[in-house]
Amino acid sequence: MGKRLTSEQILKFKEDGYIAPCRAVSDREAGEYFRRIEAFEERTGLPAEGSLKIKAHLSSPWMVDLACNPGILDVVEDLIGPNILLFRSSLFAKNAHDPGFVSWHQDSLYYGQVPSACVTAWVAFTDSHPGNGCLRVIRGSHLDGNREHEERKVPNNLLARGHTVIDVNEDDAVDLTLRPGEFSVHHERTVHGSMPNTSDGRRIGLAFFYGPTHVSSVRGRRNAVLVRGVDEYNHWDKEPLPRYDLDPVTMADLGHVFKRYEAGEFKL
Ligand SMILES: O=C(O)CCC(=O)C(=O)O
Repeated sequence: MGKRLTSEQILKFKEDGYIAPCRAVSDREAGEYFRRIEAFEERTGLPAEGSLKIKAHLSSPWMVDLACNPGILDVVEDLIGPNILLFRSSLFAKNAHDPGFVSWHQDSLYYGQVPSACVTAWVAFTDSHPGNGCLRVIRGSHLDGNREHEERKVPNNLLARGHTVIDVNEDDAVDLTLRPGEFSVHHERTVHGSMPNTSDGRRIGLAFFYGPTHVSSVRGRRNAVLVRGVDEYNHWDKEPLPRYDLDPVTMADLGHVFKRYEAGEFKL
């Protein structure tokens, strides 16, 4: 038995490579996060989709607070242990009738980290269901190791470089339907993606990428945030965090990491 999950749920995560739904915040709080994303768009004149792709939490302290939410971290702790780092966070926003989709991929492709022990928590700010292009996973695919990805730059792929796992058996695809404030967790090697939004409303979720402190970078020292426990390994530098919304110092960092990502460097 874990802090939040039963032994059966933990075992099922090991077999299936995902768990959903879990509750992070109330429906009302999720609605408040949704409004903050819209406020970000109004203040910056930028669409949230694309602008907050690699380290969204560098834009606002409330995102760092959400990354430290006990409801999320208890579940993550049950899966990866008590000492937890946050490496990245990505906002995925699809407008009403948005053709944007996410090709099948593994998060591990981007990490440059060993061992393969990280998980992604995807927190819904709106309803997320097959009609608006919810997250989909391939059950059990995390057990197949690192898969080959092709760079397919096709229109409307929300992954900037269009990475796509070839030969996915879609018979094993599972739609992760979530209510606002709920989240799913998937293993870094779980193949996942999402379809376009065919509904009349927006679909927004924020993904947090967590790992245990013993994970190290194979691309030199990089930044991370210790969100729970102690870091006895010191493999990561302490990430400078925003002092307030749109802090120019951390917004500049956010711009730099995104440019490096687009240019093909995965040094986050
Ligand atoms: O939100 C989506 O549609 C895709 C999310 C995703 O790829 C991720 O969380 O890693």
